[in-house]
Amino acid sequence: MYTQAMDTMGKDGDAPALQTADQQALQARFDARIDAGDFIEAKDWMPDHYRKTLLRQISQHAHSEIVGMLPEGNWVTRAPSLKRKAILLAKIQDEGGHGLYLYAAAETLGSSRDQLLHALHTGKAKYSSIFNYPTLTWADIGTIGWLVDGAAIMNQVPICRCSYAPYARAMIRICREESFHQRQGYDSLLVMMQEGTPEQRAMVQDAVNRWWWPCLMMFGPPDAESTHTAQSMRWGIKRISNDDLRQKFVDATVEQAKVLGVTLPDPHLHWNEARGHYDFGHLDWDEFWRVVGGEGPCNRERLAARVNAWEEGAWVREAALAHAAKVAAQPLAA
Ligand code: FAQ
Repeated sequence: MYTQAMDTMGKDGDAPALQTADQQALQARFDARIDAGDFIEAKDWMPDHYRKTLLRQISQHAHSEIVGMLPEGNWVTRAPSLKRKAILLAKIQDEGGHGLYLYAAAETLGSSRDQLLHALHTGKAKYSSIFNYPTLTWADIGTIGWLVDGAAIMNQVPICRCSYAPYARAMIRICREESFHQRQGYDSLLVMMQEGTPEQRAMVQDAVNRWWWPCLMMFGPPDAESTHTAQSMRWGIKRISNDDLRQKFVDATVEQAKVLGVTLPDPHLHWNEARGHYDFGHLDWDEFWRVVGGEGPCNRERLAARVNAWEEGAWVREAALAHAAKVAAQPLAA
């Protein structure tokens, strides 16, 4: 239900078989379009591997947006003022909207939303590691805006030029909204750091200490260990590699931390004149893979919340279907 999927699959779910000569011609035309920097639309021929790679990345991205609503939703009833509550509610609603644009983009590749959500609920599909960490204090909410949304923007702006047009189009709007999210988080922390009590400043520092390293892991494994980067960059799905994006994020964030008055929890962080970048310490990749593998602090809680929302929302889906059937059965007005 609610699907915008097009009938692009063969009967058994695989791409329809093609004659070798036809396939070669289609492949050559596709490669030439990618090389020329053209956008690929949903109805255009594309290699099966390109389709699957996009479906994997876009659906994981969509799942991240809706799972990402949960750590922040935890603080709606405890926001310190009406203004902060209204901002937080708007942000969480935006994340839900991002999920919807992205599910719609993924559906154009031939999977229904039900299939995509089934993969999430059964643990077959991934979502971003970052959302498996808890939000312990109000300062975590500002820190998510500043660092998590900041990392998300760094990663997502290049996707506005992704070779698959429906994904690129969705990302343009998402990035505009993420930019507001990042600023509201930074503003919330700035108020606590500049006008707050010593306890509030300590709370901000503690939140930054806990979120810094997981945020650097959001960009994915080092390039040398990244399964998909090389091929995805050849196809113009990814424009900048995991390590290069991570470096860009560190370089931008160090300056913001100085203005904020917080210390980033890395004794190895220092400006390297020769490289023209900040050097930084080693990430704990064992922790990353543990979290990705389901053993993070909140993995079970997050998945259970999504499954519960799906089950409790069954009556809404049934009512919407019944209403749609009723409307379809009505004679057209003269
Ligand atoms: N978490 O070969 P690569 C947000 C997996 S949205 C979990 O490098 P790829 C907004 C990867 O899937 C945040 N798994 O993979 C918001 C692969 O496994 P697979 C999400 C990860 O795809 C803010 C394996 O490791 N953003 O924050 C992670 O080329 C605040 C090997 O990795 C996007 O999804 C990870 N962090 O590069 C919402 C952006 N990293 O599938 C609420 C779009 C890697 O083979 C509140 N996605 N893996 O089983 C991308 O740019 C890419 O997919 C990467 C990973 C860069 C995430």
